[in-house]
Amino acid sequence: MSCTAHLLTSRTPGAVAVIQLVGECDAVVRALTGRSLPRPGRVALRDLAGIDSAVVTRVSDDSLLVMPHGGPRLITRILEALAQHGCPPIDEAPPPAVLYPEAEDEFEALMLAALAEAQSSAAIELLLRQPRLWRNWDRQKHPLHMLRERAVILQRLIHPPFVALVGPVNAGKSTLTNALAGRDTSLTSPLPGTTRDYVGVTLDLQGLTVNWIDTPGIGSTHDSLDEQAKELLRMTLPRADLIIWAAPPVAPFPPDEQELAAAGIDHADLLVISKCDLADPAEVEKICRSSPVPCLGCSALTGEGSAALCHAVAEKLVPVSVRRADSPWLFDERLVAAAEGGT
Ligand SMILES: Nc1nc2c(ncn2[C@@H]2O[C@H](COP(=O)(O)OP(=O)(O)OP(=O)(O)O)[C@@H](O)[C@H]2O)c(=O)[nH]1
Ligand SMILES: [Mg+2]
Repeated sequence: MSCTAHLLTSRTPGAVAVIQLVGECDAVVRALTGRSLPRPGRVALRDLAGIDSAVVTRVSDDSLLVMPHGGPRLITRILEALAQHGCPPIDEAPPPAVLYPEAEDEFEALMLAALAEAQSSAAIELLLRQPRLWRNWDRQKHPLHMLRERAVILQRLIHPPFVALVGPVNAGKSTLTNALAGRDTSLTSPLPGTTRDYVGVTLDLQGLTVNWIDTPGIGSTHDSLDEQAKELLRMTLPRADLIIWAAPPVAPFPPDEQELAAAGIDHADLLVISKCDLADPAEVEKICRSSPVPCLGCSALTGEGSAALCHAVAEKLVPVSVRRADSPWLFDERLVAAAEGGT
């Protein structure tokens, strides 16, 4: 059996990547590291051809885990080096039972595969409970169609959803994005029309990882850049799982249809009254009371409302009630076949 490499973790930046080598890989690893392999069950630190240091462990006779740092460029170089030594990367992962020989059964193997891919820390505890829930799946109580509906939402814990922050120019969208990210990812300025391209940043909102997109503001300037910005918005917004409209207290609230249409959207899921430090809290409250969708005041300068915003976004995307439900999570269609095979 030849040796193949499978990247178990995602290609987005992470602390550690996990590459599984399946097959007869001893010679490949020896050539790459210049050292012998650790004994089964042992863990060793090995230099990977000068590219990186990695933790290497043998999980069975024909399965090894190589765990380098998780930078996308490093991963590409390591996969290239493995290919040069006769161990090509395979996109389609081998069956979970081969990938995870230590798993007790198919449910646990599928869970481990999902765990390696999951990008939200909130997924961890939930996934760990799944093998037990699937072994005891009561089809009457939790019919498959219900599990499918719930899975659409919970899948956002594995693949981060897109959140678009939209609103008039100068609303403070980029400042808010930077405040939530805890670093400067977006250019900000008192000049309207500062953001001319959409800026994406990965945010952890109370355990839910999202791809947050700070968009160019709507309005005032009518130059060609504004047209380009609008075109970018038109391309970006259909991908959004959640649209937040942010505008300062002086702006008309809630935004009317025309304003939303100018931004290329037909609705907003959440309203943010930005720069709420500039307004009387009673005024902010009054504006929000008239909102048809969840609404809150936020100040990127004082931090007021940030935690509430994170909570509101997480709740809209993956409600706590859905996370806490006692039904099994259909995170992989193969779970159904495994459950049927086991009965
Ligand atoms: N008082 C106050 N000022 C803010 C706040 N947030 C942003 N600002 C200021 O508002 C101005 C515009 O901020 P930006 O974050 O660039 O606004 P934007 O919505 O990204 O603007 P465009 O990219 O032009 O659409 C800057 O001068 C910020 O310092 C806030 O919470 N309170
Ligand atoms: Mg901006």
